[in-house]
Amino acid sequence: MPRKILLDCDPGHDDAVAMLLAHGSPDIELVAVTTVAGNQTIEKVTRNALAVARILGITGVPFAQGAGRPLVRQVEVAPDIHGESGLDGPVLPEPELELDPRGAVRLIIDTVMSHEPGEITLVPTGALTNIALAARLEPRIVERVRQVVLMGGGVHEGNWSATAEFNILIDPEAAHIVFSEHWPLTMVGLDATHQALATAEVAARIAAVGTAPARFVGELLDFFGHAYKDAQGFDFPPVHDPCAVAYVIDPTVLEVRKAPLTVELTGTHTLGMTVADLRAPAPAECTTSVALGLDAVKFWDLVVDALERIGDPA
Ligand SMILES: [Ca+2]
Repeated sequence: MPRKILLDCDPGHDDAVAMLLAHGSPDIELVAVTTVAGNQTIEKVTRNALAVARILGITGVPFAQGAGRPLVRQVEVAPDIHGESGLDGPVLPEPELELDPRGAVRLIIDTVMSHEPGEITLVPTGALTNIALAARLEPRIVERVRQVVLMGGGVHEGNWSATAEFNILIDPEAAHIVFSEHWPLTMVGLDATHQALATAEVAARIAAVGTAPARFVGELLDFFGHAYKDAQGFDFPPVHDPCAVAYVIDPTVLEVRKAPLTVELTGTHTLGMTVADLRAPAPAECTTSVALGLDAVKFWDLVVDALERIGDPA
């Protein structure tokens, strides 16, 4: 049986690849997509999500718009990495799908509560604002969710500050709520995702698929690569978000360790840092795990396989 996931995202180049992996993998059933402000404003990332759905041929899946700003702080977007549109590079088609009028937070709650306990996996690949709001509004989702597999944070690395990763840093209070709930949670952070590099060899494999979605991904990665080179000095761009989806498909893609996790909310130089206690085996009651490494070969095999299965949507 394919794993049912709800993708909460802010497309975003790597979010688009996460969407394609979730849609194309035979081991995943994408049951809903929700958006959150982050890489760009909520209007832009929502429009991008709908445009990506059209390119990939995603139909029959509800899409809903979520929080336009973090719980406490002002919106902080990332045009240096994702451009003015949030998805610069390819020409985007006009969206075809209508947004679900319930909005993201209600859609998250309804999706979890209308499925059996342990059926829905939440995969957040943006700020955790919507997930935190949903957990507060309907606390019963916490015991019903199979697990939360989120892209964010890092143990030994930061990217938006010396110690913090973007998704966590832009809404650390929301991250604190999500990390503190007693659901099984796996943090797929920079220690793993900085190994998911779209190298020249990866780009060639994607180009060889030869479909319209493959050309779209190629154009995305081309822009993303230049942005990462200019902004952060990477030779090849790290494609963070699909690493979380890949872990749901095949847990052996990541090297994961159980560890207590907390989010720094008061540090002068460490706001938004994710603190993993790796000193000893985690206590029995610990429900959080952290990814410390990635099998990049396995990871890109999954992405290319998904792209091949999607083919050329009509
Ligand atoms: Ca993202």
